[in-house]
Amino acid sequence: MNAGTRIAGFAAVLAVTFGAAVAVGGAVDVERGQSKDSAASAAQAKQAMTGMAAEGHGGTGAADHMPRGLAVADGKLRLVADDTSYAPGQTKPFTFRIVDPDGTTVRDFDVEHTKRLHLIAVRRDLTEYQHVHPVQAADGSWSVPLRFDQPGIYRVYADFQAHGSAKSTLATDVFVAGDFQPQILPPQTSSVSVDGYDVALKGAPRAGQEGDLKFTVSRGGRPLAVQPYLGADGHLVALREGDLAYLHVHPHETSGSGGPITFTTEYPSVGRYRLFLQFKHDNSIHTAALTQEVK
Ligand SMILES: [Cu+2]
Repeated sequence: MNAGTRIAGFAAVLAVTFGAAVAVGGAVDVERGQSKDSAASAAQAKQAMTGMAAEGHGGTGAADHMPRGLAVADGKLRLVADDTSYAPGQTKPFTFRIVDPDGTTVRDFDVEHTKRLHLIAVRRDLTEYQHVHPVQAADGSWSVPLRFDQPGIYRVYADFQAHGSAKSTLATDVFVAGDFQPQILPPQTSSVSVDGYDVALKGAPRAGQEGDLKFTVSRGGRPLAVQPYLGADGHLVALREGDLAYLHVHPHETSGSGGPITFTTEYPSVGRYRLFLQFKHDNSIHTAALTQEVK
């Protein structure tokens, strides 16, 4: 199978997935429109939508617990990217806007983790993680140079809070032409080595329950005090295997003491998740990735 056929096949899968999401969304609207058995209908609808791109749908607040990053629009806001095709190794600006339902560019964003917008890119096999901070132009558009070294389809997430709105993570796919060699997701582990550091994870929150993830960074067997990064000890993104749902993870305040880098999260479902921890030491940012299986 050549790359073109593969991408066409993948696009067909995406189209089917999107169609299913629209179908469920439509059913939910119909059910919410009915007055009788509304509680039962809502419960059924919520069950039907579990794990689907439903955040912000209907603006009921229950949507706040739905996974993010599955959709390019959340009912209020939409991510519009200029150009989503790259050649491997090519560096060019990734330019996009966040627009409201009228198509007007949203300009006013709140600061979160010291930045007004965070952009995360990862290939769909959960490799090739990147985390950058686009710059906003006077017209409200955002831009950042991106380079994808390996062919494949990437998920690119914009994580932000438009002023006066709820937090959003909207995402689009980016296509990098070439011979895609997918990687198998590594098995669950509680420690990983990166750039000469050993990173150990403690904590295994169960699905649907809030819990802590504690990372210890050491070198040569000795735990290290990391430098602050984005206003905390580190930055953590957790992505679900299969659909790349994006988990919001709250960092604890900077300890500065060499204690564990701690985050609180709640996994939305059982399954495997890829955790991408970024920490700063010796004035460099390091990214440790490991798989956690959630029961
Ligand atoms: Cu960021």
